[in-house]
Amino acid sequence: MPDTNTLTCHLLKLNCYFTDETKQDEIFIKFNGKKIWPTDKKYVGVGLGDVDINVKLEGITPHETLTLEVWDYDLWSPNDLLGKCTMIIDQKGGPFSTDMVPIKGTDKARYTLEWQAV
Ligand SMILES: [Ca+2]
Repeated sequence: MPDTNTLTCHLLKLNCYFTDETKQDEIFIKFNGKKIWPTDKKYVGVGLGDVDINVKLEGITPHETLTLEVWDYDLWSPNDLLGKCTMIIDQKGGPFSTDMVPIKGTDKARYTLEWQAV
């Protein structure tokens, strides 16, 4: 019998090691083209350190590759895609840390996503 159970990817925290802008970025996260965090506002101001995310992505098929996009909100210009976090979820476990792979041209920012599979 193949294992047809799906997994949940619980996004725990976003760690910032270097901001793209001075002092802080206005961060939001997209998954499959949809904004998944924050859910109650346009962005969260993120400086050095970590912020709680606490978002659960349910119905993940084991071995599926998830790609999350980290965006910086800009009021007067188009929002910047800072980079992508790609993780493959094959079984329950964690927490794990996935470094954001910066997008060429905006490669100043350094972010890491903490998550676990449940
Ligand atoms: Ca900004």
